[in-house]
Amino acid sequence: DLRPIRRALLSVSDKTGLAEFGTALAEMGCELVSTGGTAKALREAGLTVADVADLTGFPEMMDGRVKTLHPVVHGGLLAVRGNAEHEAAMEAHGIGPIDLVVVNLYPFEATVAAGGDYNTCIENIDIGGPAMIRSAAKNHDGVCVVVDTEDYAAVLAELEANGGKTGLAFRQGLAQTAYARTAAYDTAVSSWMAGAVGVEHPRRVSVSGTLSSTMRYGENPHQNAAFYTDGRQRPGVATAQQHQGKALSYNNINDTDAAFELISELGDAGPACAIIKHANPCGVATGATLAEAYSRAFDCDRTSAFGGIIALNGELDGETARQIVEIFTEVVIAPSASAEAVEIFAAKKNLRLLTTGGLADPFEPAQVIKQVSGGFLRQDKDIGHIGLDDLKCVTKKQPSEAELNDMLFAWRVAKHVKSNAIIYVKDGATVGVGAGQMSRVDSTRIAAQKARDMAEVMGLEAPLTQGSVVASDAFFPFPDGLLTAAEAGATAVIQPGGSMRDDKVIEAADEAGIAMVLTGQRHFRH
Ligand code: 93A
Repeated sequence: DLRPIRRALLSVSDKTGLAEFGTALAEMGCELVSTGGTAKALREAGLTVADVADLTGFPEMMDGRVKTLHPVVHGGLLAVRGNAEHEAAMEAHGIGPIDLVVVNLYPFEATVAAGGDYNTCIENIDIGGPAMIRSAAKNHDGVCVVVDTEDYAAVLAELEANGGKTGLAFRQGLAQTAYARTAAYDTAVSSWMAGAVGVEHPRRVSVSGTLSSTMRYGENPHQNAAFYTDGRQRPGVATAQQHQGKALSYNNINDTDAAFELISELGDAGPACAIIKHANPCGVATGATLAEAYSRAFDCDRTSAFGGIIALNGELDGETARQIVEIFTEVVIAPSASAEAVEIFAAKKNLRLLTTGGLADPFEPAQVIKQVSGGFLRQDKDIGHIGLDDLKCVTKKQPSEAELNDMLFAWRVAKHVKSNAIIYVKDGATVGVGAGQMSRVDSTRIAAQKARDMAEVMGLEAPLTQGSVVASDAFFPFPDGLLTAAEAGATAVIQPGGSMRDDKVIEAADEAGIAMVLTGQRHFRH
């Protein structure tokens, strides 16, 4: 199954490594055929190249839309080697075999990412390139197909190892990569049409990404894992710059994403810090400075903060960095970091620092995919948000202005906590977080208990939930959760409302003498 490469067709938009690869092929006696720009680049490297136009007898036409779409090209790619009928057809129509196709496509994804207008994006949809890739990949029994500049070296190594020939398994591997590339390419076009153009016909949806890194393991050491990026140039874990430390693990990436999405929600809250463990915040706080915000976030749950992921909504400064390095932290993510902070972190080689260049827009529409057995669920990202005007007070007691501010803060945090979520907040800092419980009253209890534990650790007379407000990500089905919060010292409650027993819950709030506002919107997160 070893096949020589006597003639190669190269047609690449990304000319990285082209001259070297072309030269190596030519030195092995391989004939080169190319489209306009690629031929020019190869000639500039001193190589002899035939033009596809000379092969086809047609000039490149229609702004390059038709250059390689011709039987002389596709016959040369698709003809089954050793098949008498196919070879007779080649002979009859003057078609020569093409043994290697090197194509990388018009940069459609990059054009979209750069904010190209409609017509520019349309012109960057490659047709002839994917056609050649698919022809060559189908006929991998006789033809080699290369779609990635990073595979040039592997092709040369294969030729080297096999006396100028390639093996079937090698060609099959390249064919598999080729189809993954054309699938991803068409997915990018389809996603652009659905998203940017806004013309979604939902019968078929596919997801694709580009391999960014492979990890040592997944959620657990016996699971294989990799990270794929979607090409969106949005501040976040996928586009962040890592300053130091070993590569991020699967769990690190997941948690860092949760941390950064939460802190991006607090872009207008003044200096703010979030500490994340297992994708849930164990402390979120604002402060006069980032250092104060960090220390108040830390005080919500000092035990869980150990080995956590920290997100900041402003530049990491020296003072905050000095506080952070006092305990073990896995990752810190921030829009930027001062030179002093970078230097302080440099001494901690297990601490990873990521800078993003800015915060993400928490209200930018996006899609969320969740895999289930037999398929996947797709939904709009939860970009729901409410303001003061959306709140409806349903109790005799009206919340104070300070309580209202804390309630809105608690509500924004609740959106980023696994359901059932209960968040106690005081003076712009969480003082108790109850996450991921199957019963709402348990989340309410756990958060209050953690606050009592912290009061003991910090030598306080009363837990910080005394005089706090509390947010619930969905309605209280019964008064019990609300009563538990009141017992813990909460003086005001924010929740969506909408339970069959809302009147009982309101009655209980009135009896307990606390204020309650309804948002009319819930934030389940599973
Ligand atoms: O406009 S196309 O879809 N029509 C074609 O027939 C065609 N053939 C190759 N684009 C086509 N290509 C693409 O041109 C290749 O996929 C490659 O990205 C690019 C290389 O053009 P040049 O050699 O002129 O730089």
